Amino acid sequence: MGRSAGKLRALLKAPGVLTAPGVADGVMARIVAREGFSAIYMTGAGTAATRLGWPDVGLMTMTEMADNAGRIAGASGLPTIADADTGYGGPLNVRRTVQCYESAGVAALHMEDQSWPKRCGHMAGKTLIPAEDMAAKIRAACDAREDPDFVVIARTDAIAVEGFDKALDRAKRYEQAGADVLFVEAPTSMEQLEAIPRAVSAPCLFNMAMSGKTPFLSVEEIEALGFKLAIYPNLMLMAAIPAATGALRRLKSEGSIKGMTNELTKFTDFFDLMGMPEVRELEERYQISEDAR
Ligand code: PYR
Repeated sequence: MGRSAGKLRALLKAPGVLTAPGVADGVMARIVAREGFSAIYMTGAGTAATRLGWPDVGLMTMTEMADNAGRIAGASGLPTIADADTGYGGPLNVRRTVQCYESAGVAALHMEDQSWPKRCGHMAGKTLIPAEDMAAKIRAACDAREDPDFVVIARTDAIAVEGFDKALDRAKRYEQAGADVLFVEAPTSMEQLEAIPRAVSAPCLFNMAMSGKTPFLSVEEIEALGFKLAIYPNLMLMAAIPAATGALRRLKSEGSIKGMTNELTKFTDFFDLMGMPEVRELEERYQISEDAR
């Protein structure tokens, strides 16, 4: 996990678009690492859903989010980009948020210009704080990082509230305030998607939301538009829900799980995924006597 922010910076400088699948727990984090992705994203919407069973409407606290982000960084071993909602208050709260995320082992956070309680970027009913207040929060975030490589991502939710031109103005202002990466949330057309990376010099983040306001694009298309980082916040969660629902329905209708065992992950494969080979190696290396147990 050490130097993960430096690794993320290097990945963002490499050619191509960096694809970061979104997760909210250690199981999904292990799958992303096993499947060979170089970076991972902690989704706030997925974290609220899996931790609380509630939607992304500002119910998670800063320490709950930082804790979850740190667990994902630890389980995956990958540079972790984490949702930090609005930064959880004014500039002083933002300072503490950056310190907590950084010490949890996170490589980057994104912070948005919504007022609190926030809402998922693809939901109706968002409201914004003034752009100058958000710029002060970005400056506070940049000053608070201990590792200069820690990546501060500024997100604007202005498209749905003030319109696209104002959203671009805000993105430019946040770049001037020191943001390393810009995230213009919920663009609704190809015209908007083409304009975003052209409007700023800093790298831009593309959010491939499931059933949101943004058109579905391939990784090649995202790269061709000039985005540098693509997140897929809830792809895995949305794939897991129908699979889990189907298994439960079969249990109910068939009265047994026997008929589906071939489709389920085997117990040994599950523990291998969770790092059992490493556990065995460590137990071998640090053997202790029966008396010490
Ligand atoms: C989320 O996944 O919660 C985002 O904000 C993108």
